[in-house]
Amino acid sequence: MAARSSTARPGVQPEATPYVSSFSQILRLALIVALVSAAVGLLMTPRAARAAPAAAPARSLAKAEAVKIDPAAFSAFVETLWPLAQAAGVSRATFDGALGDVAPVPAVLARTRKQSEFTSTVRAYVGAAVTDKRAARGQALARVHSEALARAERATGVDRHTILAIWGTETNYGVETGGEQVVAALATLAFARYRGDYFRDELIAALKILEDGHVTPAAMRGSWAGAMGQTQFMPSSFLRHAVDADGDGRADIWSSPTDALASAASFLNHHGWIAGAPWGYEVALPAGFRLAADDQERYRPAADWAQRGVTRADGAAPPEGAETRLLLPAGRAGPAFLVTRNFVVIRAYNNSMLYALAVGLLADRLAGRAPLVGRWPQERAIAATQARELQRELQRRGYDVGALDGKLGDKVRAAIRDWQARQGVTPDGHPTLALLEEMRKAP
Ligand SMILES: [Ca+2]
Repeated sequence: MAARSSTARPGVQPEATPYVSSFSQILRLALIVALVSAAVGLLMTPRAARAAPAAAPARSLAKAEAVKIDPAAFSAFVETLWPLAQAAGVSRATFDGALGDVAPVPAVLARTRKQSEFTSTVRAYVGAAVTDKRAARGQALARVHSEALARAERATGVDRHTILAIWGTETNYGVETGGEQVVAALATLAFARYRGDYFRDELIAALKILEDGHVTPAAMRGSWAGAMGQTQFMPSSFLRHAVDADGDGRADIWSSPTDALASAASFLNHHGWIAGAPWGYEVALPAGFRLAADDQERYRPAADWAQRGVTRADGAAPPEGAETRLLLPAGRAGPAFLVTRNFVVIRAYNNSMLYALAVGLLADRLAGRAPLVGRWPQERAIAATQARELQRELQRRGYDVGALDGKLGDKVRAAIRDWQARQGVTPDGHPTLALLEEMRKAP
């Protein structure tokens, strides 16, 4: 989702998994939530799953057998939203038009409890996201939408390949946009207070979009978590970044590719895209390269890397200007990259290193650049239980790894690098089963 966390929609969802914080909340959820797993499997697209906010902890939600929501309680909750909507400039007619007949969607709540069993390896993630087919389709669409892309480039400084790569990665170029009624989905999540007030506020933003006439309630479709249209913008991101590029008076990210492309570019521009700089590029590290613990955190001028013997993998001269840091997505054994701050801008769209890497690599393919020189290592996927154990091992050693949610994000990688450096091994920060084994044995 634009504004969502890795978990995130563009700029949207926070990275940390929100925990149900109080016993009464747990009780409430347990009451309103019971299971519909079969239905869920049918209703949820893979895309929606990927767009999902971090799943709620299973422990809080018991193994109920069917999701049930009391219609009267739901209606009463919806009415409590009116003062907030009114304060946001929403008319009563728009409010009633959107929410008058809205029914809760139990499957949406069931989604919040689905957690993947394994963390994805880089090889698997990139392999699924950056395919020959997707590259070919993107190149064909680049020709179809060349004028719209040229305008978006001029308006924002974001290159067409990155814009297309976001579109392709988010929704397979507008094909997989999610079929949920956004208002109903958001109202359901808000009612359950999933992530506190986050979804309530997104619902109010959705009402504002309806008030402004960009789309009808029926056409306002998206993922189960409210990521909308071809750009998968959360409503709050829409209000900040959506653009009417085809001049019909509506920013229509649902059915106008021209608006969607301009809106994605606008999002990246607003988050600090450096015009003319790449997201990054593959590099070759010289034999005997001594990896420092901060090499993947500190941006350095190209000259510093050159001095340490780092060269572009394709032999070309490194781009001038933008400072870069090292990125080792699969550790020292896999391909190495130097990335600019544009890599972080892509993560504003979806706060996942793998997501940003996939967008960058797809953009390269769309630009006709050579495939990677390095090979991703064959690795076993880490189970969620093992990932949580790794987090606990790090926490036990005094590291702040955030919530023990089985997500191996930036904090975990930084902690691993520090621990590796203290052990005198190459600090690449890459979580592996071998590393977990080491940590179990070490004091
Ligand atoms: Ca338009």
